[in-house]
Amino acid sequence: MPIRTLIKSQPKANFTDIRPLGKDAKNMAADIHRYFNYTLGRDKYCKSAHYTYNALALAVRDRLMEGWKKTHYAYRGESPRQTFYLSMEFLMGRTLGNAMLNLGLEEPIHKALHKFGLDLEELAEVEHDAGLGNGGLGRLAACFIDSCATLQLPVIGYGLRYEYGMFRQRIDNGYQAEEPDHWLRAGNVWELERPELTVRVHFYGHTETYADHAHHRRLRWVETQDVLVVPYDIPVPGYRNDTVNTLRLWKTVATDEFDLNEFNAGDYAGSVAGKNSAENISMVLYPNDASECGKELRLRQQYVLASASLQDVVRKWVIRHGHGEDFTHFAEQNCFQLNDTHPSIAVAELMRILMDEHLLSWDAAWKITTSTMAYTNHTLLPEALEKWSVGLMRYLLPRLMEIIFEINARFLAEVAQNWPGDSERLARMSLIEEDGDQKVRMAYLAIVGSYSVNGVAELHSNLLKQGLFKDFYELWPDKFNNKTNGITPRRWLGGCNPKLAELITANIGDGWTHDLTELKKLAPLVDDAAFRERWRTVKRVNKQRLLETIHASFETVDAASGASARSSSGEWEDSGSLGLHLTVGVDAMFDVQVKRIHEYKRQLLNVLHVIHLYDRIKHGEIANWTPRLVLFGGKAAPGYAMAKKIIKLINNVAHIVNHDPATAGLLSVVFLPNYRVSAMEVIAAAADLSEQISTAGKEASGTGNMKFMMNGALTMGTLDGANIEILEEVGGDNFFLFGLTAQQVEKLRPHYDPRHIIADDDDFSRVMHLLESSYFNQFEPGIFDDIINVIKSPKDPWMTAADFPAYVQAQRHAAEAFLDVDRWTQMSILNCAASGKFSSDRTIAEYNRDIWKLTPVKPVGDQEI
Ligand code: 26Q
Repeated sequence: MPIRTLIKSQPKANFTDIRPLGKDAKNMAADIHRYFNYTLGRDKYCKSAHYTYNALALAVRDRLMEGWKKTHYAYRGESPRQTFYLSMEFLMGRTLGNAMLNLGLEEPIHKALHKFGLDLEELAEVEHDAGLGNGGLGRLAACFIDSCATLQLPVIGYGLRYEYGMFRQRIDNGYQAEEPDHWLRAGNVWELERPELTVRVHFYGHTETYADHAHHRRLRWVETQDVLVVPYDIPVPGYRNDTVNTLRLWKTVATDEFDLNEFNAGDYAGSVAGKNSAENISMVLYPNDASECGKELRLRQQYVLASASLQDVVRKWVIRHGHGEDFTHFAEQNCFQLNDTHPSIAVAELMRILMDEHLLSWDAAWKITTSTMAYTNHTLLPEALEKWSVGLMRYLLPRLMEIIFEINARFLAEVAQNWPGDSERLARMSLIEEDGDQKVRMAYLAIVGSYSVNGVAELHSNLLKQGLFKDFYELWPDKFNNKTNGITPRRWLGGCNPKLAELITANIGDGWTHDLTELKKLAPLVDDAAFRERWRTVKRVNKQRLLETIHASFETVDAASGASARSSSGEWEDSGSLGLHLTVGVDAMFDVQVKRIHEYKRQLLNVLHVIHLYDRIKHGEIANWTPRLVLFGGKAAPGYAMAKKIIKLINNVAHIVNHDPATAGLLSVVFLPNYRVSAMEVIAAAADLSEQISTAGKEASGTGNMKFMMNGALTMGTLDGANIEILEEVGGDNFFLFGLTAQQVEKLRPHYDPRHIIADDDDFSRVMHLLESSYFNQFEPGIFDDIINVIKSPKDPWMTAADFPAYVQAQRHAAEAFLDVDRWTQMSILNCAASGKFSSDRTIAEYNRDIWKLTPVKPVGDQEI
């Protein structure tokens, strides 16, 4: 029970002597000590870093609470217009380091821990990544809420509290193996359960009509099976500004309602077991990042997110505005940003809540819905657009399906009015796909129900207007806009690269922490030899750290499962340590491609280049050689066979290359297992060359490209997604550009003839010969046949062969450039200097200016309980 409700009269105590918690080393040390000894009950004989981490995390969490409360008071008091960011994924990574950075606690904590003989880096490693996302889209949501808090915007993130996050990836005989990620097992100090805010979500049942008190015919959804949904709140601190926003994640639990028939029939266990299905809804994150899966459980997850979040917002509204059901100003005060179509059932759910529960008319409800919803699209792949079978939806969410049919009928009438007699257009634009099994096109539902539709980079937004959503653009040109993605410079510069941040501040001041475009002040320093030397030193230290991380990750794998992995493969038995055998060091070019494994991202093109480098070494073409470490990392969707085969190819090539004495000191290849946010923090700071080599027109934006640039890597990239804007900012002299444009790709497609391209190119023919002669799979005949066939197929959608010759050429230029150490350093500095645009603070300021229109709110309040 809240203390307030226990206090029957005005408190007599004088609370003015309650002071904010001290943030100095002495106070921090005292609190860490107190938590360790008293709250956690450990002593000096406790060797587990887990408890020390928790003591430290609790001490830091306390320092978040004051700002959290003050921010909450400000939102209650001022009732500002608010945005709710609805996302099935928030890929938060670790929280401790970021909280310390944003609160400015790093120095005092370093000192405090020093007193205890503890090392902060080691403690921070104890924290399990919150891997509640697949990749780009989930990490974008995390960067966005960081920027919202930093800009003091009243934005609440709504997501799901998956018990199991993104699977852990093991590499077993070169193949990906998945293990469950039970990230909450050791507890999570960063969340606060809020059982008092539990809401109820309906499923199944059917609808019926009834007459309300005014004798109006109304609909209700009855005989439903319900689940309870409990929110867990996570604090989201802004950068040194006292604002602490909230990320609210929903967990599903069963209701207390047993199946009474079963219960009375004596099947007690059976009736309790029936509750399991409810508890399962938020159990696990779906690990496919680009394909529809059509699974009922996934639809239930999406509906839980949409329904629980909307109910939460509407409940607050009703409490504030009384039960007069006055929703006149609702749309002026509330905005929902849909992170892709995943939460887009919210369009129909808001209609249901307003009409069925608050008795608004269709027209009134539709006006509110279409002036509160805004939709962000993240894909250009038509096959990745979400569609749900009408049959499934009618069964699981009958009321919602009715509403979608009604939205569609009214929408198609509007289209027919604009284009009389154009029945093809009607079929194209219908929310219901009719060929074969009827399906709901979720992207169209999102577009029709929203006042804003945006893409995530200039090219992507333009291609949406010309292709995927052309018909809708013709109908509503003003809805469409672009918001080029960004990343938070707190985590992706200050946090992951403190040495570079320090060097930058020492030279241009700390203005960049509030306005990242100030990094451009670094540009003149390219002529300062001493500065260049310091820049190189930082990169070298970061590269050393990455090498250590790589070694550590292979040692863990070895210890955990190395024996079985080795014995399962005769081929790899000689490798000693699972194939990790690096012969190049910090002086080599660190050439990195880390991202989800997908054919359109073309890790395959990169491996083909590695094979080409190996082939050159084998032919003795090593004059003026640039030593390289080629690093790969990323997860494949468990059901994506081709992506998994590409991982196997990378590992087999790595094994052969690394163990061939001919490559010693010249070329090493690593596939780093279990790529995740915390791994990227080490990798981004250490990379020299960033591989952004997707088939033009396929990568909506990319955000890894921005992380590398901000940390001084050069991009090897195609004209795709945000690469184009990176190139625009940094200039062609500081970027390795290659490959067809999106337009050229589509123009070439009908005549694409990879066999000719291979035959006409000596390097390419040699690479294909190695592959086809089973050079990398001597004891595993045929395993790469499907890969070889795709490369040679005129129907290869990703047209890998088309860009190979240009890629090799661009890689040669990069290798030559790397040998000119000073010139390379200058380019590295210029990349960082030009990365200001890619701060998510800029992106969020644009969302706010064009879509949300929120006013920043300063935290207020006192120290009362
Ligand atoms: C859909 C249905 C069922 C199960 C899973 C999904 C699903 C889940 C995740 C579909 C897609 C995703 C993730 C997509 C994603 O990460 N897209 C990336 O978004 C980034 C942020 O805008 C862009 O930078 C990338 O270009 C884009 O690929």
